[in-house]
Amino acid sequence: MKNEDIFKSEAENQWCPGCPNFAILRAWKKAFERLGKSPHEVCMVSGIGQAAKLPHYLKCNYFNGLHGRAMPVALGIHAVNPHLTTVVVTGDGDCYGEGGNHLLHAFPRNPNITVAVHNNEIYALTKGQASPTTIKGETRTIQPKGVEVNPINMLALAIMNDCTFVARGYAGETGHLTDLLVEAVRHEGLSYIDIIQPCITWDIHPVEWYKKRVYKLENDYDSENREAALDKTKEWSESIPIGILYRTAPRSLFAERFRKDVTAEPLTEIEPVSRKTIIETMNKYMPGVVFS
Ligand SMILES: Cc1ncc(C[n+]2csc(CCOP(=O)(O)OP(=O)(O)O)c2C)c(N)n1
Ligand code: SF4
Ligand SMILES: [Mg+2]
Repeated sequence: MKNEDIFKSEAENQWCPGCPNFAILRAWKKAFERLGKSPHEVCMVSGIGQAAKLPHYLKCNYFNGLHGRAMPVALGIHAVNPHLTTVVVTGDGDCYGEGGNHLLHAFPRNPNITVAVHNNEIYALTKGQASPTTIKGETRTIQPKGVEVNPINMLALAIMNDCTFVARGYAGETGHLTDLLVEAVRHEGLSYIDIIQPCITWDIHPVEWYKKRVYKLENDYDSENREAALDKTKEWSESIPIGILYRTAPRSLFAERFRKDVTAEPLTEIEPVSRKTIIETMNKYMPGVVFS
């Protein structure tokens, strides 16, 4: 059996026929095949939205949590078992809106997880409201006069906050996206990919709009150049670069710092603490109260 098939889930798919989310799902299966991963080695974490349904359609460990709260759950899973390949799959509304604070604070902490954000510039599941990535002036179902503010530039915020792997992919370039996902999972530290995922039902921009603008970063593009990377994050309305915008040397990891006095192994595999040790600790830290 091909590794791609090992990840096949029996769940009934709820996406619209033809949604580019299917292409992202295929890219993940191919990426895991290339990485030689088995379902038990992977844990996907998501919130709520069309994008956040993706882990249902992969046979692996997954946690489907509250809207916007995938990041803290993923950090917890990763802290307990850093040997799992932990991946957050989320949408622009889920991760940049409701859960934006969690993503922002994860950048400096640098957990060794991958965050893939399906960016369709809309809250698709809840019927087409504007999201934090909607272009200023564009209309949505409850913004009939157009959005009044500029979209958030999360890629720039990631670079500014020392994220060591920042990329943009496009669902219409599945091979290229698979390469990015493989690189992201291999990267040590937080790897963050914004994936352009046109929504074909709410008719935001037709797929042609993206096709005209998306281009791959050239081979001689220097992804270690922070200033150049910041400039690339500003390109959107006329041209949209895809590829690894910024990648720099790995740095101190969340789980290593967090667990340096405990163990490198999954916490579920260490011996439970004895009653005697608990009582000694309580007596040490609560002088005046005697535990026995
Ligand atoms: C606390 C909370 N607030 C709001 C909602 C309603 N809600 C569900 S999904 C969603 C937006 C999802 O947008 P996005 O992450 O971009 O996913 P998409 O459907 O576009 O893939 C909202 C507002 C909710 N489920 N829970
Ligand atoms: S509403 Fe849009 S994003 Fe959601 S499944 Fe349909 S095409 Fe995809
Ligand atoms: Mg969305």
